Amino acid sequence: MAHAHIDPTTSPPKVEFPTPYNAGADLLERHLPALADKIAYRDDRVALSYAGLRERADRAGNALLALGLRPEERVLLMMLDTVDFPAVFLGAIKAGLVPVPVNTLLTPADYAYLLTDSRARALIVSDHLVSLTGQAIVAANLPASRVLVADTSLGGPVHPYGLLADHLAAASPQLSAARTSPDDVAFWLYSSGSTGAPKGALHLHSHLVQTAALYAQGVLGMRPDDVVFSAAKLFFAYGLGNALTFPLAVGATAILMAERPTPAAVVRTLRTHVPTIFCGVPTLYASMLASETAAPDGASRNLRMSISAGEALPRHVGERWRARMGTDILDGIGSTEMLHIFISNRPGDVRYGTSGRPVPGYDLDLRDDGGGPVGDDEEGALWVRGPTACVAYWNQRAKSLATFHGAWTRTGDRYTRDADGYYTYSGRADDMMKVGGIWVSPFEVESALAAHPAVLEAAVVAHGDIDGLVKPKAFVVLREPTRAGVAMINELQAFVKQRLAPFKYPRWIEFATELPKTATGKIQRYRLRGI
Ligand code: 3UK
Repeated sequence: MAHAHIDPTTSPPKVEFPTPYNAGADLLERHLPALADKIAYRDDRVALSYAGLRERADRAGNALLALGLRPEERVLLMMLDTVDFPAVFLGAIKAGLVPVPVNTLLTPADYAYLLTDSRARALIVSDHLVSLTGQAIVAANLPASRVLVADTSLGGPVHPYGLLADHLAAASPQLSAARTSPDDVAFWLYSSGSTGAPKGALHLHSHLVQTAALYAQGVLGMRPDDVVFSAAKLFFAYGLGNALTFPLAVGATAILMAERPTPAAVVRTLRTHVPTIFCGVPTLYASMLASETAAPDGASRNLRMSISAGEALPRHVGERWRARMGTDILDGIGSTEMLHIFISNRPGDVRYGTSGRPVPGYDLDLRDDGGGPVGDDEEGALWVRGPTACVAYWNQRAKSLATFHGAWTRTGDRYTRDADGYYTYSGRADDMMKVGGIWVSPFEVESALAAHPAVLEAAVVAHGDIDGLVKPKAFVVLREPTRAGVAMINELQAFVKQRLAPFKYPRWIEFATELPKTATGKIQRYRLRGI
């Protein structure tokens, strides 16, 4: 099947898609046979060549079809970062199926929602995460035969499901690509909102290579000799671009790390694989700079750029990283809805404290409350238009209408633009906060706290830590105020960690006798910010 044609000499790089067009086939085959023996992926255990990746993905696509899945049906991926992720993701797309990668840090109740909402007809799950899926598989009425367990060599619990490795071995190594069009839905990514359940963002076959052309080639100048390591995981749109779309689009090599991205694990991976491009979130950069064990020791020998997204990068983090590692950090803002970064700093043109300038190929608009334009240095609501915007949220008409207005997408962010055209983040239009680059809704944390018998009510707001990065802070009214104290703080934090994904727990808890409310009884969170 024909590949997309990218002309990197124009600005923005021009991308032409043939019809039929299949993004899985394109990313797997655009460098074959030229780069057949080149390493596409190194994970903690194996190295996989471009030819090897194509075969493994074809086997994965055939294995999914052999389970009885039909084109356009969804497959939920609950997978750690190993070579099986790109194999299953691209194999599914090549087969005409729709993979739905999800965050691996969630709770059984979250997975039950995601499996049910997506109506996925199969689940591929890393063995470490199998114990979280029981409730979801029952809730979604998924037959056990439609669950395959990946990464079994990582040594997880006993389970009744088939092994992905066995199904790959039994499947044919040749898959002919489904005759999809550039406008067919290729994959979904879930995004959390301030109210209600996560929303599945529908992305098309054309979107993957578009992000590679506009951002990876157009802004970063990613090349075949790059070695890319993204500490941000593949389930996140940011990591998916960094470690899957971009390296495969340009013929580079990507490093995958399955474990949690602690400073020690990330530095170890940097030292072992000496990448040329490193991608992280601000919280990781800050904790690496704070960590004694994270001294570079040659880790940055080949590094030519570092990338940050997910939340605003504090200026001092970029400056200290540069002093220690020898490269700037290029901050850029992207979103699940737009798939990847659409405003960015660029090599040789970094203004710390800003998100940079628009990525060519995207149009930006800052609007005042009446929808009109704002002047230089005036705050407005950020809207974006570009060829990678998701087409809708699955099954959420009202939220789709609120976000997607023709070709324009409302980001929910507030920004200013200076006279030189640089954009500076100034906050959210809603109460959502980014914690380590991942959304946390204050409502969710408040509900978890309110479920504790000692709690009368709670309000949760974003609060800056010593690096200026936000984490949840709770104001709690106890039924018996005399129980306030360190023991109660510890108990409430442990309680929230048990009920929600642990990264959502309130890092600070303050006890109050009452919460500020409107006349109608709504908590006024803004009055608690900055306290
Ligand atoms: C916030 C930022 C300030 C902003 C993402 C790169 O983060 C990504 O996607 P999400 O859907 O969240 C999107 C929201 O996160 N944000 C992201 N980057 C920045 N705020 N400065 C930044 N540099 O509120 C945005 O609306 O989780 C990032 C690539 C792909 C992505 N999906």
